[in-house]
Amino acid sequence: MTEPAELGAVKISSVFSISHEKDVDGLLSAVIVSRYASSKNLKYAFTLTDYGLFESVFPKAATLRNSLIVVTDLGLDDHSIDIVASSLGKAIAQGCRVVWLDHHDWTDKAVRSILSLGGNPRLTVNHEFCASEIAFKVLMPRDNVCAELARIAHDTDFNMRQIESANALTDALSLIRFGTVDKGQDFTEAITPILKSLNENGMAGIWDENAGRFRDNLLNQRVDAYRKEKIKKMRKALAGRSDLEIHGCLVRIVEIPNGVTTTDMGTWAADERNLKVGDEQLKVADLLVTLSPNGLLGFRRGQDKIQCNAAARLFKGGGHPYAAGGEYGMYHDFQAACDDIFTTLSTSKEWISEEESGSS
Ligand SMILES: [Mn+2]
Repeated sequence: MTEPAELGAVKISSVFSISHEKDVDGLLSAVIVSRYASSKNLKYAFTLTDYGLFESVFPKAATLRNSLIVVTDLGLDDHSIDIVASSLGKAIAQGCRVVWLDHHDWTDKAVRSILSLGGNPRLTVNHEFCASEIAFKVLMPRDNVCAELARIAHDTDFNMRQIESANALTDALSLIRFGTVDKGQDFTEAITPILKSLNENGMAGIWDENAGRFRDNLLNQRVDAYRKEKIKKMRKALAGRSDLEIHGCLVRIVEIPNGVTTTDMGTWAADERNLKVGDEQLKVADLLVTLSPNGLLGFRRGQDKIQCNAAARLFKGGGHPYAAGGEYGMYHDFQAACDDIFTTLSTSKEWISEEESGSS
């Protein structure tokens, strides 16, 4: 990665940031872009979005003039290329500049569609970092606050779970997002006060490190309640588990309810202290599979020889060795679905490697 994005000869008066709404990495990427705008005395506006919603977001960019448009933590699927390229093309013709920073998989076609836009667009795709780290390195490499935000995003995006405030922010974002979905509110609007505090003071703006809590009492209370509720749901999911030993590995399938993510469940169920069911002390599963009500599968591992991505491939999915996702399809009978999943896993040994690889 090279020097900060230069604005070049283009006369830029504002920054428009488009980032991923789903997670901490998306939010903190947007915050880093906002600090870049502040450092250049440029006006800043942002919108957070998700895959499948590009059609309602990118056309907004087509109305901008003399703006630096920074897209972060979003890949470009082939079927979104047309709407994205035509919107950004219009913006560029109106004096805008495009910078796109990401860490997802891109097809050659998608890469070409951005690089051929004219106006010297910048596209950086790097799988080794999360999007916030890329934004930090490209836009604000000497800013300590952005360095901290990038560390926090890395901790959540790579599921390290070592920074307390990063875990708390992950939960806060989830509960705010579930809340806006329930009430039909706009997530970007709901998250704006948090983004502003992060922009001004970094994590210290929202998080009291000494007390280990959010500064906003109401938010802190909501996160506590959300966590308790989540643990209750995860206990229940664990109680209804289906376990089977396959190729010498303990495979555990749990049905996860709405409001609990595979990452939540995977992290929680990897700690033996959480695995007391009645009088029984369960072992941590070698492979944990989550099945959600809409038929999606999540894969997490309890030991490094398990290749979650190889397991996911048996179910039209993929991902990383330590975390992956796939699809089972709609089901009515959980136990019947489990038997089916167990059968599919027994047909292959590819998800168990003799050598350990990757990080857990
Ligand atoms: Mn990300």
